[in-house]
Amino acid sequence: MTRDHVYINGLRVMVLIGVLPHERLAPQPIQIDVDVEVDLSRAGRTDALEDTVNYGAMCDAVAALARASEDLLLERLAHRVAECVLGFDLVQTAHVTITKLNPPIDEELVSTAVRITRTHNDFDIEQSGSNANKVEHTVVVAMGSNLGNRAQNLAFGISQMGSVIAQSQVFETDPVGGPDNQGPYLNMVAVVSTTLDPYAFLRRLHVIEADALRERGVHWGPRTLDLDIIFYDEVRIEDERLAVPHPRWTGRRFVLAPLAELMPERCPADWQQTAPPGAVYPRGALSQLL
Ligand code: A4P
Ligand code: MG
Repeated sequence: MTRDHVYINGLRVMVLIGVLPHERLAPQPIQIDVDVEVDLSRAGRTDALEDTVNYGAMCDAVAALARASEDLLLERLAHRVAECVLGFDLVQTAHVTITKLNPPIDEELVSTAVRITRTHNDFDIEQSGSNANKVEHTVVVAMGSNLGNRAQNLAFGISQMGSVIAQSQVFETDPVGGPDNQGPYLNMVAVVSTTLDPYAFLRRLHVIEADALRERGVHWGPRTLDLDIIFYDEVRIEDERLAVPHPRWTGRRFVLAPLAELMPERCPADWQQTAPPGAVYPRGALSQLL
């Protein structure tokens, strides 16, 4: 329990939300208010940004998540916003209020809203920064970008994931699946050491994707940054939130080629023959692309 708070007040976004037929046709204005409980005593002493929550980045992440959402209920969006902000380091508790500014109600009223409070326990995750569990886990992350400045997007992802202990070359690859008119990807694989549990780490990846202005629209459509967990130690998970190992990794040349550089022992011995075709060109170290 901390006495300190960081706020995002009155963030206004146009969002597709609501259960009524006309609400499914066009986005409507909502207001998002976030109040996160964070221990700010260290930042008060050090004057260092890394000792607090970057509310600019948090605001961008929340706005991007909301704009991309198609939830029916304010409750669902509030839940996902809470999950997103709890992915930021140091955040202990999130209070989220979502307000419909033009609610579809035949009475004179200003607005309707829901307010929720969530902690890490609500998402079954350890509290980052706590002493509860400091075991380091090894996570293999497949990274892809085919929108915007692709190399810069990958470099951004690398810089945000925490302790990156190995990274592959960057490969230029033909898009697999999705719409016809999308451009080639840059793909790579990174090995990250983390104390976060798999769900918390996934949440961290979602925050990074949102910060890279990833918008979720067309399935397998173009994206500024896609971060997929391929392996988390030797853990196996298959539920509605997370599948690890990633269910499609063995059929993806754009994952296998960079993975084979770092962990050849984890790739099927004959993957070069058996993986589906698709052009994959080594592009050298990421730093050379920037
Ligand atoms: N999710 C479940 N398991 C995982 C996991 N292991 N890692 C959930 C990450 N996320 C996982 O993901 C959809 C949902 O899966 C999320 O809610 C997440 O919580 P997403 O990132 O929103 O969407 P996606 O990446 O389009 O979905 P998916 O099914 O993971 O796509 P793929 O299979 O990763 O394919 N072609 C080339 N050349 N290079 C590419 O990088 N990527 C794709 C995406 C298609 N074609 C490509 C590339
Ligand atoms: Mg993905």
